Amino acid sequence: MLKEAMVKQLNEQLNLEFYSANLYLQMSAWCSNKGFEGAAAFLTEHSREEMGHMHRLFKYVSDTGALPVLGTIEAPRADFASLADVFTLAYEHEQLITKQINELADLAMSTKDYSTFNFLQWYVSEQHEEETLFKSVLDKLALVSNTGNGLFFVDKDLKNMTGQT
Ligand code: OFO
Repeated sequence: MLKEAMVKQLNEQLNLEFYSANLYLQMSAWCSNKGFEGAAAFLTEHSREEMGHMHRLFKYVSDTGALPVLGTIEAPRADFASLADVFTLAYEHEQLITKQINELADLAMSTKDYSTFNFLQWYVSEQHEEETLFKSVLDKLALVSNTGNGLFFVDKDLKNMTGQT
């Protein structure tokens, strides 16, 4: 049986994962609109992964006898200055998620909720992977510094990365 404070925080995280899914889907729409089809495919796939993160939390909350509660999901930003802007925002967003997951793990540990602490370990390693992934894209974008040819190759590279994560 989960404690009330834990259910509340897990539900907040669940809703945040929904927001992440919407954010990446919206980013993919911007990319596609600007002709970055590789980036669009990469972000669409990532949006699906975020829905997976949401469902994993939903199931855990439900399996433990508590009620998953879906709240209002804030609209994500729809306009971006550049491809680098998109990935900078995505990287910052992942850093925020890592912070939230760490706070959840802190709460689980301090309240001796070892089941939830164990459940959260999957998210801890997932966050490490996601931060590394988005940082690697940002590094490539920094190398080509917004030049047409360079962006074309980064976009192609993103297409190749899709389906591998
Ligand atoms: Fe991108 O890891 Fe969930 O939110």
